[in-house]
Amino acid sequence: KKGSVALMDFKLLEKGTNKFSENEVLGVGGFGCVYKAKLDDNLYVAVKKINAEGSDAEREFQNEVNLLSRIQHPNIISLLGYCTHEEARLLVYELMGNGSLETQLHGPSHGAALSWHTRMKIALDTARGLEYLHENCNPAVIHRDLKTSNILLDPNFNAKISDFGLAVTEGSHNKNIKLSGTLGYVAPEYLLDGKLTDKSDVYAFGVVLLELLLGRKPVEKLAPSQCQSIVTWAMPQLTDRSKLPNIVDPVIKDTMDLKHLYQVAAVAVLCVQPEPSYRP
Ligand code: ACK
Repeated sequence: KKGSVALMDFKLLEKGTNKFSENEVLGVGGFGCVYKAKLDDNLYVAVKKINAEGSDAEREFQNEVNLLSRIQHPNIISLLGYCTHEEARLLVYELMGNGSLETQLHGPSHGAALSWHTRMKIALDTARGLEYLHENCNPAVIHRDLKTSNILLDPNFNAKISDFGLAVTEGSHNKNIKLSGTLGYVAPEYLLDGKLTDKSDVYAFGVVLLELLLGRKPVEKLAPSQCQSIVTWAMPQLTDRSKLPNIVDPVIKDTMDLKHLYQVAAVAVLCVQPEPSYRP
């Protein structure tokens, strides 16, 4: 039924994906796999299968179902159904035939399918989706993880914002909730002070715009050696020196680990001060 999110039968999804066959994999994310599934003669969908080990995955699954079931907009991904079966947590979405903006820009085609007109349209679609989340939802929804891999494209390159696992409603967020997001897209005031507002999404949208324009990521993943020099350079600028011993190791071990504010504070200094000409 249009506009409602159905509790779906596991057997149906298992059959539709050929028992979650590797051949049906559309892509892989940090949470697990996304499969193409055939539910009816003519109904193809995308099924996200979350590895529900640990409470984070479970929480993100619940969050996505709760938020997306009350959201409907042409530039927000439609959640058609969900399913819980033993350890498996499944989310069923409309199929977006052109995959993510990230893969279109940085995958094998290197953005070849994306004319300037199409890029403008993708930017506008994303802005409309974001505006809807901020202005038309009550309470407003802050996505917290807007990035090119979470912008999906249909066969006509209409863009839709996806992945609401980390999204929060305005007012419900407090500083005790762990810092979430993706290095390079996280707004400086959130990264450094934990101050989260809808403007944090606007910062991330700025980074997406730059990526559309430049055809590359304004801030790349950092190699451990780069990281070491940044940490050395950034240390004098950190305010809370008592936390310094905690900073160095985790940052070098895994630059993408945003689990704790101080683990990333050093990298953040670079992240929020990229080369001046690329500054969002
Ligand atoms: O860039 P991709 O091909 O597009 O690889 C990623 C991967 O799964 C992990 O997110 C793809 N993906 C996610 N949701 C959908 C969807 N609704 N339709 C089509 N592909 C999807 C995404």
